[in-house]
Amino acid sequence: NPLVANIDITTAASDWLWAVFAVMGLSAIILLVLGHATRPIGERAFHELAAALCFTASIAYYSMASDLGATPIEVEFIRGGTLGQNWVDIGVLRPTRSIWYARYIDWTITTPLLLLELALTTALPLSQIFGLVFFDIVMIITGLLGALTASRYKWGFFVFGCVAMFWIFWVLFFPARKSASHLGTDYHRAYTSSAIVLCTLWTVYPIIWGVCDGGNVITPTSEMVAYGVLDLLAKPVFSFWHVFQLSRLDYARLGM
Ligand code: RET
Repeated sequence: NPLVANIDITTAASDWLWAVFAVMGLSAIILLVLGHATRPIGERAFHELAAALCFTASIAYYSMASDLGATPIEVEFIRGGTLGQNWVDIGVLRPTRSIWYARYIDWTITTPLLLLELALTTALPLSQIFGLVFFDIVMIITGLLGALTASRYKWGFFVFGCVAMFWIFWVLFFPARKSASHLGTDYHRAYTSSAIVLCTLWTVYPIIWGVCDGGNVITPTSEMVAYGVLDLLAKPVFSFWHVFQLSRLDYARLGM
């Protein structure tokens, strides 16, 4: 019953997840080949970071497409709904929802790599790069803890995660952008556009969380579509676009 349990994905959703799996894997290979073809050995870090995060995502999608890496959690969602002809309070029925924790394991690895893709083009001091990675991990792990929490305390975790995300955005827009401007206007321009794209895409994640793992408003199948589109934009599309931005820059100024 969809009112009391949001557990399974449809076969169409599984097909979609296999497609995302394939695109992620293929992107990883293409990024590696592109790095080898266009940059000498000491200048392939950005292609390799991008390939590593696409490869990691392809494993997460292998897991979700196979309907693995999820666990059912009781959700506290007190709302009435129709069951047949009758209006019932599904709050008393303790509805259940699958939480795909595999995606949080993916994000724990891949979001720091995405931030490194950006931060390493700014000559930001190591202490601030460390801070970015630290708060990024705080953001993802609080999201996971919140998703696995049945009670309303989940929203407390969510707030911690959002605070961490806004701290990251602040570092990206102020200290990191200033640092990039010291490398030259070409670096500053490439960095600023990449940072705007990254922050815009990342802002959508907590919104989806709110209607899936948080509020249990949309079905697991819709969740797979929403996160899938977003992951494709935030990982391969962002990475290809970012290495293209960098292709016109002279890495000597980064000391690589
Ligand atoms: C959560 C919930 C807790 C609050 C916040 C979140 C943000 C998650 C983000 C994830 C980004 C993932 C990416 C994946 C790559 O494909 C954990 C959903 C703020 C920003 C970029």
